[in-house]
Amino acid sequence: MRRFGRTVGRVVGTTFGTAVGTTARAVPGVMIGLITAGLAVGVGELVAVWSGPQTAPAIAVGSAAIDLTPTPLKEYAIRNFGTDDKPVLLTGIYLTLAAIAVAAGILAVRRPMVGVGLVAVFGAVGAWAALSRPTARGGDLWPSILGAVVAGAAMVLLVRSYQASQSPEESASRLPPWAQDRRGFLTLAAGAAGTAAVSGLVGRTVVDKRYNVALKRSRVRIPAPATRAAAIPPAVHPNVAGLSSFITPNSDFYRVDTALVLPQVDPDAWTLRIRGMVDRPLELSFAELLNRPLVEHDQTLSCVSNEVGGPYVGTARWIGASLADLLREAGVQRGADQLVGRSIDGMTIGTPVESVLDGRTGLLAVAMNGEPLPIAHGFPCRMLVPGFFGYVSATKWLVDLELTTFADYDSYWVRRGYSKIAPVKTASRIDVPKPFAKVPAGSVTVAGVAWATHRGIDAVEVRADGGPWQLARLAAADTPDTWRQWTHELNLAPGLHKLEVRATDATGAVQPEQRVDTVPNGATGWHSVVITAA
Ligand SMILES: Nc1nc2c(c(=O)[nH]1)N[C@H]1C(S)=C(S)[C@@H](COP(=O)(O)O)O[C@H]1N2
Ligand SMILES: [Mo]
Repeated sequence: MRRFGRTVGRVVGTTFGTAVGTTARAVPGVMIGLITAGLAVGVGELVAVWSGPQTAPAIAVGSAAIDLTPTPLKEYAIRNFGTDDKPVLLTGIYLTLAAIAVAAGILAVRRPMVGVGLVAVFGAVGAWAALSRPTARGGDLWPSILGAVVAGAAMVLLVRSYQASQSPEESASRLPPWAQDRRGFLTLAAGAAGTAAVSGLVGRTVVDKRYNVALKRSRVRIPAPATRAAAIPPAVHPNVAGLSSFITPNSDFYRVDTALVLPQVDPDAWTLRIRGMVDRPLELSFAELLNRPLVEHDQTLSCVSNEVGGPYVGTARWIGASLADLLREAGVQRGADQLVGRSIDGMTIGTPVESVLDGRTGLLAVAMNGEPLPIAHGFPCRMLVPGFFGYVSATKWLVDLELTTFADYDSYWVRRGYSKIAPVKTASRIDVPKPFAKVPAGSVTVAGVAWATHRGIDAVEVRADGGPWQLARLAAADTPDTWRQWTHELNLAPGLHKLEVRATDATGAVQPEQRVDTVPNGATGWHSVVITAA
């Protein structure tokens, strides 16, 4: 027993000693790795001042990662991180970079060229990612390349200085004497870390100044619309605490897009082309767009990735130019059945031409709830076509409209497994009470929203614990293009209860019970919440 104890003690002691020794020896390598990675990123951000924020190494790699992400993983990210999916992705990229940097640094202390090789690989990956963007220009590779060159040079310098400081006697280094001891190494390391921080900071600050269009947006004046929307009747919104507001404030409006950095589109330089299968290709400036007769229209927008009961739906009062009028001016040719909107960052979104021209109010929208489009929602111009999910109707940062066919062209999400045409499915959501709420037994107010955009909602029913469906009270309707709110009083005995809701659209179709996934054209199923009455 005692022998065993001593052996264990010795083993643990040696292991621990070795671990401490190894860790201590790793410190310079870890430092060198992290500092050079910081330099690559920092210098990259500085160079991005010339080539644009989307070309900074981490952003370019992240954007390529978004495009390469398999659809199930992307649905998972939207489900679990929502609008925070981008910070989560960037954090992941920085952590991965840091882990590889640490390994590269530790390797570099023994074999500097292996470390430099890894830095070069990273530069190449960043450059490839930047050039892989659909809107890339040749110069976009410079942030990653120059970042890697500076980082590689710094790595060699730091490793040499460290090696010289370890064995001064055999130092054949060409470094100046001051850089050949411990203090010299630490000075160089601090200098490199400082350079990384300053270049990154300066880069970000200047990029933000140079590319941010917030100031230009604040100076945009949207002319009064020629066609006003009817006033929204106050009775669209039952006064129930916790029920969504009828108009979703811009600050609360969901955001779903692939843009890792928000596109900054200068309205003074913006143009919209209409081309492809048209008799008269057109090009429009922002001033010309604002000069067209503007239409005010209320519309509920929703995302195909919204799960039953989910948050990716909102309603706004939009102002824009008629999309149908513009297409008629351009003269759509026979056979053109798909209208493809392209954004400045290369997103493509395809809408059925037939629907755009069937009399519904499709817009080239310039305003949202009384202000120019927020940058996150597509400033200066986005498309909207009521009745379709956003991925097939609502191109933000729109710069190009192409008339083509569904046979000839698959848009971004269609290539990733979603349907070519995806009308909004009839949906309803219980907003009140919240899941797992505790409510007083007796009369309980249930309230929520229902939408079947462009068809409209005719009925909403609620039931408790699988009992008979009961008709809910519908609030006043605004238009068939907006959602409809509803309330219902249920009488609940003390205990656990499951509340369910289903809607009927204006064609008479009842929302199906069957649960289907968001891919390929939107979820179905009844929303339910479980609550306790006491
Ligand atoms: N340029 C661009 N436009 C886009 C997208 C995008 O990723 N990029 N996403 C679409 C999707 S999937 C939806 S649901 C709506 C969301 O619009 P919102 O962010 O203004 O709510 O925008 C659409 N327009
Ligand atoms: Mo979406």
